[in-house]
Amino acid sequence: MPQANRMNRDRSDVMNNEEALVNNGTTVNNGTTADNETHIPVPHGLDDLEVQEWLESLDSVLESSGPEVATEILERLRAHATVSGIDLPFSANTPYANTIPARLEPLFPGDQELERRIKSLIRWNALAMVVRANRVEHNIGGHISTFASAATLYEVGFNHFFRARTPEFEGDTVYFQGHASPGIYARAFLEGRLSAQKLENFRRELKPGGGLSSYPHPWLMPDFWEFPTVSMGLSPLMSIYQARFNRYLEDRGLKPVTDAKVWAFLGDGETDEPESLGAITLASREKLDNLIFVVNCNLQRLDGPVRGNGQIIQELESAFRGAGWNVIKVLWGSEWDPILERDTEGLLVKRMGELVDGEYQKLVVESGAYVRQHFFGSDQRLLQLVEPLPDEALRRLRLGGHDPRKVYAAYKAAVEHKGRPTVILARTIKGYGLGEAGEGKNVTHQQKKLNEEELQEFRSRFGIPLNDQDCIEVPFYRPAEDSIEIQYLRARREALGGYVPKRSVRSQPLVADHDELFKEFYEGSEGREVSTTMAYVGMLRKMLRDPEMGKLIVPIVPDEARTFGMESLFRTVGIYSSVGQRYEPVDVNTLLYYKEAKDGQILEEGITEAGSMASFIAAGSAYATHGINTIPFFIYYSMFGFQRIADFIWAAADMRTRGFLLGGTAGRTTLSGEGLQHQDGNSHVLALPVPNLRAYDPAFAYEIAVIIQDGIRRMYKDGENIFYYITLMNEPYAMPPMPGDVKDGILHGMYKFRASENKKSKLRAQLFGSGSILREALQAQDILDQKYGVAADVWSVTSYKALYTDAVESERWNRLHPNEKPRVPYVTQTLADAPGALVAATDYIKTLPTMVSKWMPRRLATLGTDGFGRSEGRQSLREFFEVDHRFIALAALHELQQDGKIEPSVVTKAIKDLGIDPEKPNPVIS
Ligand SMILES: Cc1ncc(C[n+]2csc(CCOP(=O)(O)OP(=O)(O)O)c2C)c(N)n1
Ligand SMILES: [Mg+2]
Repeated sequence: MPQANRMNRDRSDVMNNEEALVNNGTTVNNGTTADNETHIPVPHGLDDLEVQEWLESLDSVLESSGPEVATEILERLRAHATVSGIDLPFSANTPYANTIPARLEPLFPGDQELERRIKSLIRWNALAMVVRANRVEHNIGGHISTFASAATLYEVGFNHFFRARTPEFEGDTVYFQGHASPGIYARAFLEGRLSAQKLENFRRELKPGGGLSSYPHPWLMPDFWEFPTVSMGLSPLMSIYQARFNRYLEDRGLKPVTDAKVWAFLGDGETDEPESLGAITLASREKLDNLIFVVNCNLQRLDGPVRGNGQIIQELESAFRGAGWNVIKVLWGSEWDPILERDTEGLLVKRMGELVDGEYQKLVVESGAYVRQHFFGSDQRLLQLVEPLPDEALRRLRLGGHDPRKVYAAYKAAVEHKGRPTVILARTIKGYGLGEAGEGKNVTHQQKKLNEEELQEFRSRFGIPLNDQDCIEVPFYRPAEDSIEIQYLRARREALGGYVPKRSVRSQPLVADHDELFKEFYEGSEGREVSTTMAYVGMLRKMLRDPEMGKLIVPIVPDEARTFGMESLFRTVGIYSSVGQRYEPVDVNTLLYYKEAKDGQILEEGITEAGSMASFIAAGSAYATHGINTIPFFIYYSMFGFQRIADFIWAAADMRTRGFLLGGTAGRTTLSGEGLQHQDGNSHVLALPVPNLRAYDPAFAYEIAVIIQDGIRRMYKDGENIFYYITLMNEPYAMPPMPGDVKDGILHGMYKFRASENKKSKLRAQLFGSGSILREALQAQDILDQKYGVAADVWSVTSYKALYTDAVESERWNRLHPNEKPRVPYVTQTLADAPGALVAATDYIKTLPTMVSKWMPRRLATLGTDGFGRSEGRQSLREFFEVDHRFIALAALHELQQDGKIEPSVVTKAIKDLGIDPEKPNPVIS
C-alpha cells in the first residue's frame, strides 16, 4: 500500500463516532445465528476454487499492470464470451460498492477533525434556524433533514473544491439543492456573511432588518443566490445547459477557456422528475467534463422511500452509465474498508447488492444487533467477518456520503475526469444526526420541531458547546472570530478565491444606440405581404450584423427554424456544434445548407422546449454568471411555451434572466389547419402572472421593432431585470409604415392606429384589435362606416398586460394616497375623449381584454377565442370563434343598441346581412 494511503487509513481510527451508519436504535434483538440456506443459489457446477483463481489473477493484473490493462482484459473476455456463443446479460451496473477502492483513495488534504467541528456547528445552526422559526411562527416550515443528510457533501465542496469568482477566474457554479438552504445559510453565518438576525428571520423576510428566503431565490436575495433550484427537476436540466453554454461561450471566443466546473446537487427523489434525467445524453454527447452531478442518495423523499422495493442507486447508475456518464458511487465509509479487505470471497459486496432500499432504511433506524442479524446474518461467513466487532461498532459503520475522505476522493476524481460528465451517487441518511427525532424515518422530511431531549442529544452528538439549559433555547452559535474554526474556515475559502454562493452583476452596459438598425422597419413593407415572423427574422438578421450586439445575440430554436423561415441563418451564422461538422451535409450544394460549426451562433436544440429554455436562461443570465451581455432570442411554437415550460419561465424570472421569448405561429385562429394542440389562444394569459415579463402581441413590423429596440435598451443598457414575450404570426399581409410617432403608445400597450374619416356621424365606436385580429377590426371599421353609418376608430392594443399592470399600479397608489391628485391609468387617459361603443377583439381568450375594461370609460364588449381550436383555415376559424370583422361590426352595433342609439331591428337586420347564423354552435363548449 502506498505510504500516503496508509496515512490516510490510519486517520480513520481517530474518526469521531458521531458519523455512523445507524443511529442509537432502541430495538434490541436476541440475534439468532445466520441461516446458511438464505444463500443465493449458485449455478450448478460452479467451483468456488475456480472462482477464487479467476479473481486472484485479476488482482494480480491490477497490481502489476493497473486498471487500464485490467479493463482491456475484461473487455476481451467479454468479446470472447460473445463470440463463443455466451449470451451475456446486459447490465450497466457495477456491484453495490464504492467505485473508488480504498487503496486508490488520495490523501485527504484538510484537517479532518477541524472540518468535522465546523460542519457540526453548521449542522447546529441550520437546525436552530428551522426550529426557532417554527417556535416563533407555527408552521412557517423549513427543512432540517435534507441538509442533515448532505452536510458532508457540501462541506467537502466548500473546503476543497468550490472556487469562487475572482477578477482572474470565472469561478465554479454551484446549484444547491433547494431544501438544503438552511445549511448554506448556516455556513454563511459562520463565514460572517449573514447576521444572526437574518438567520432569526429565516422564512420571515418581511421582518425589520430583513430575513432569509426559504429557498434559493435570486430575485429575493440577488447578492447571494444565483440559481433557483427548489422546483425539483429544473436545476439538473438547467445545469446541463449551463455547462454546455459555458463551452459555447468558449468556442465562440466570448470567454477564455477555463477548467471551471458546474456542480449540481440533487435529491435522489428529485431524479424522478422527467426533467432531471431528460437531458443527460446531451451532457455526455457534448463531453461536458465541466459538469458534476452529486445525487444525495438518502433513499428517501418526502413521503417515504424513493425505491422501497428496489435500489435507486443501482437504477441511477445504469441510467447514467448507459447515457455515457462517468459514474462514481460513494456508498460505504472507511469503517467498512477493513471488513471488505477481510472478505476475500466477495461475499460482502454480493450481500450489499441484495438488499432493497426499504431494508437499508430499516437498518438505519435499528440497533447494531439488528444489523448483525439481518444484514450479516444471511451467511455464516459474513457473520465471521464482523465477529470481532461489538454491536456498537456495527451501528457506527458510516455510509460513504458521510465520510469526508470518501467524498473527497470522489470529488477529486470527478474534477480530474476528462471527456465525460460525472455523476456522484453518494449514499447518506436522511435526517442524519436527528436520532429519535427523525433519522432515517419516513416522517423526517417534515420534521421541524425537536423536544428538549432530542435537542440535547443532537448537541451532544455533534459536540456543540452549550449546556443542557442553554441548548433547549436553540441559540445560534458562532465561535469567536479568532477561534481556530473560524480561522480555518476563512482560510479555506480564501484559498478558493472567496465565498460561495455569491451573485454579482459584472457586465458593462451596452451603448444600445440602434436607431439606424431598426429604422428600416418603421417604414413598412411597401405593399409586400410578409408575416410578423418574417419581419422579426429580418430584424434578427440585421441585429446579428450589428457591430455592438451582433456577437452577443444567441438565437435559440427547438427544431423549428424552417417553420419560422430562419434557415437562411444556418448558413450565415452557423449552427453551434462543439465538434464542428464531421460530415458533408446532404444539402451542401444549396444556398441555405445545414451548416454546423464550432463557432456557430445558433443554438439548434432539437425537439426540447425545456432544453431550449434552459439555454435561454444560461444565455440570459450570463450578464451575471459570466459578466457577458449575451442576448438570447428563443423562438418556439407559442403553444409549447407557457403551456409546457411555464415553470422554467418562472425560474427564469426569479433568476433575473434577460432576453426575448418569441411565441411563433401564435394566435388561436391565425395558425390555420393545426388544430387544438397547436393553436394558441392561451399564452398571453399565462404570461400574466410573471411579474417582470413584458408581454406583447404586436400586429405590425414597426411595432416589433419598437418593442425590441426598447427592450435591448432597458435590459442591456439600463440593466433592468425584465424579459420579453412577443407573439409572432405567420399570416402574410402588407406591413404599414408607422403612423406618426406612436412609439410611446406601442410600449405602453395601445395607440390609435386609424381614426375614422367619417367626422359627421353621431354613431361612434372604438375598436380594439391586436395581432392579426387588428386587421379584422380594420375591415369592421369599413363595414360599420359604409353600411351602418357608424364612425369607428381602430386601436392597436399591443399589450393588455402592460395596460393592466399600469392601471393596477395607479389604483394602488391612489388608494394609498387619498389626499393627493389621483393618478389616471394610461388606458383611461388614452380613451378619455374616445366616444361611442367599445369593442375588443383578440386571438386569445376573452379575459385578456376584459381585465382592463374597468378602467375604460364605458362598458366593453369582448370577442375572443375561448374554447378548443379546430383544424381549419383562418377565415373559418375566425367565424367559428366569432372574432372576424362581421362579429366585430355586430358587437359594435349591439353595444349601440344597448345604449339606445339604434333600434334592435337594425341589429337583427345586420345579423342577416352579415350572413351570421344566430343558432351556430357555441365555440366555447363545442
Ligand atoms: C417539482 C416539485 N415537486 C414537489 C416538491 C415538494 N418537495 C419538496 S422536497 C420533496 C422531497 C425531496 O426528496 P429528495 O429529492 O429525495 O430530496 P432529499 O430531501 O431527500 O434530499 C418534495 C416532494 C418540489 N419542491 N418540487
Ligand atoms: Mg432523498
